[in-house]
Amino acid sequence: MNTLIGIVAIVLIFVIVFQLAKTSELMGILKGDKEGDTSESTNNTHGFLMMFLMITGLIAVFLGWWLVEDKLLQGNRNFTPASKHGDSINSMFWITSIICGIAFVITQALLFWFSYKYRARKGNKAQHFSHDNKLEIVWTVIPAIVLTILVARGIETWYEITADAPADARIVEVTAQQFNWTVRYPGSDSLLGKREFELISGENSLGIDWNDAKSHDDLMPTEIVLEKNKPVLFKLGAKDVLHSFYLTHFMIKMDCVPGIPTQFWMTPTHSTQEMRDLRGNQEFDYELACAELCGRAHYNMRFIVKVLETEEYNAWLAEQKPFYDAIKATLNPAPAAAPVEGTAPTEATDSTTVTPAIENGSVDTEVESKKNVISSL
Ligand SMILES: [Cu+2]
Repeated sequence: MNTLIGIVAIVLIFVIVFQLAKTSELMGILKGDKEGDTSESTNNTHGFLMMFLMITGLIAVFLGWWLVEDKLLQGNRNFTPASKHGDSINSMFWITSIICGIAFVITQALLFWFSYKYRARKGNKAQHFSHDNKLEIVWTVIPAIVLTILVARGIETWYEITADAPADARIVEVTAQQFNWTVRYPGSDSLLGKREFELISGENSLGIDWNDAKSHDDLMPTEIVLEKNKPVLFKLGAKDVLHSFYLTHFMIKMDCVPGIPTQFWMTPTHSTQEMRDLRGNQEFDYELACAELCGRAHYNMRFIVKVLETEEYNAWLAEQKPFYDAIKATLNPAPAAAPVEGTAPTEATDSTTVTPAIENGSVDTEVESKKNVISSL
């Protein structure tokens, strides 16, 4: 109901403004102006309205930002990014915003001031000149220099955040699907076990090849836990549609694309507890959000991320049990406990080289039926 009243009020305001303009035009005609001419008083009114619009508009822009600043991450002067990359991006954001903000105020002020100062008045004659080399040089060279600085800074930051991860970076694999994230950490061998989409089933949502011994010590926690000041390489993927891995407080975002692995690395610089103290909120948690509208329950893809000090992280890691231990009893027959030198299964390069993980059972049947479908195409 309130929306309807609001719409009606806006329409009525437009009608009133239109009628006022029409009345003023008719009064001008009665005073002897030719139809189509604009009277000087109308020009004066428009000139002053231009100035009024400029002042209220600029105040509204800055007041609007100031009023919501506390609710913003980017654009909040008190925001402390939680990663090294975040620091670079945040400083680039502020430099770009300040330079563009200054240019915005100058150009808008000139635009509205000229409309006011050079409004049509009796005796005022417009001066016409076709060309001015000095002006051309000034308004071409200055923006070119400023934009070159901004682009160079942007490219530098882009190369910094997309560079190869340090050799000692921890690996965290995150797979998106409607509507959750599945996380996998390598075990003590620092290697993730092989995956094959044909092995995906109700019990094996990632399609992990349990025949590959590298998968036997992999961890699958229900949260992302990171070590402070330790680089981490996220290996990303998606099982169904496009998702976007967005670590808001670390200022990192990367799409998760079905069939195309993506990755990025970063170094967390503030533990969860440090950020809680910094923000004065002991309930605070870092979170992972999906930044791609991926379906109706897209909002459910909120996931807790914890950053711990080294000792706390090591203690957490020691508590984690390999996922394989929990499910190996359900595999029939159990895959080999350890690879034998020279006879380990080779890496699958395409679906035809896959060695089914399970010789008998439902997964095997499912794999075979998928292969039959593929070969019949
Ligand atoms: Cu999503």
